[in-house]
Amino acid sequence: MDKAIITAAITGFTHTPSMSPYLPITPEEISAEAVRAWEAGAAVAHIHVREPKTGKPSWETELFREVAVKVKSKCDIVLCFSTGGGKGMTPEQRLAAITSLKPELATFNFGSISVALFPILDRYKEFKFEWEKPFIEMTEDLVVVNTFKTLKTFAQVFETTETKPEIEIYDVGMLNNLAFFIERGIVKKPVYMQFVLGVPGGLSATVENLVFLLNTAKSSIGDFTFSVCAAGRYQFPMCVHSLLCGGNARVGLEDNLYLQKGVLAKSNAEQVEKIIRIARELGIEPATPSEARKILSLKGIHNVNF
Ligand code: KMH
Ligand code: ZN
Repeated sequence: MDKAIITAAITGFTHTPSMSPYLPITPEEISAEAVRAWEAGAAVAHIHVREPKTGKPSWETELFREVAVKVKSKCDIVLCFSTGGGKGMTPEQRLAAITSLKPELATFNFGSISVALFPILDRYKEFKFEWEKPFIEMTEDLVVVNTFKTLKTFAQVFETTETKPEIEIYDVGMLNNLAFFIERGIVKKPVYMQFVLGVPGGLSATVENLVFLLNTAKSSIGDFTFSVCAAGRYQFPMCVHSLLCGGNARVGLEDNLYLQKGVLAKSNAEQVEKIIRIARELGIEPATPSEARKILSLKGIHNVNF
């Protein structure tokens, strides 16, 4: 493949403000980071939002709207909203921003997953905000629940809003879930999958596991477009493996706070520039947002509700 969609996952919900002074918090910071990532060559910005004053992860539709309006006023990057949700949120609460803002793209986590961040506490002892430590400790008992009923609810909302699902695959069982929903016509092909590797609770970030996922997907789903993201130090190696396998790549401070060992990334743009430098060495150009829209069959920037 000579074009790759580069996604920047701007801020996420797993890292907390004390882990990096460069982690975007307010709608202003998140949208500015998305525009900088676009300037650096990203075609998609994956958006989470946070409470502006404390940086605590939020799922407030109005914060998503504020970010989306600001970014759209500056550039044509594709926005991919998160629907991951926080502990105890209902599917409807997790889908609220999709239902209301009808983005072109949004995440669709295709199975229940433990998001066990608490081991990171071994490395961080001091925190600026009261909520940070308990939030990370809580993840020892956090499962993001996606039952088959939840998956059906999500699929129905995505169809209604004409939002393309970016299907998040953390483990091979989720590919079986997806094949089940495709067979029943509840999820339509062609599908776009994000293979999420190296997250405690999911498959570890190895090339063997990537090939395992690709081979399983080829036999159980057939044709598909895929991207890869990986946590921490595995981010760049796994993105490169993805490019070499004909896939796309997701970087960003959601998945990794560093640009290289021991050096904090000062922005998402720095990571975007790095993966594009490597891609170009491999003869791969970054897709533009409009090329990404064609590759992913998105509904277009004017068919959203923001
Ligand atoms: N946080 C990543 C490991 C979502 O936002 O819905 C996966 C993700 C899913 O980005
Ligand atoms: Zn996310």
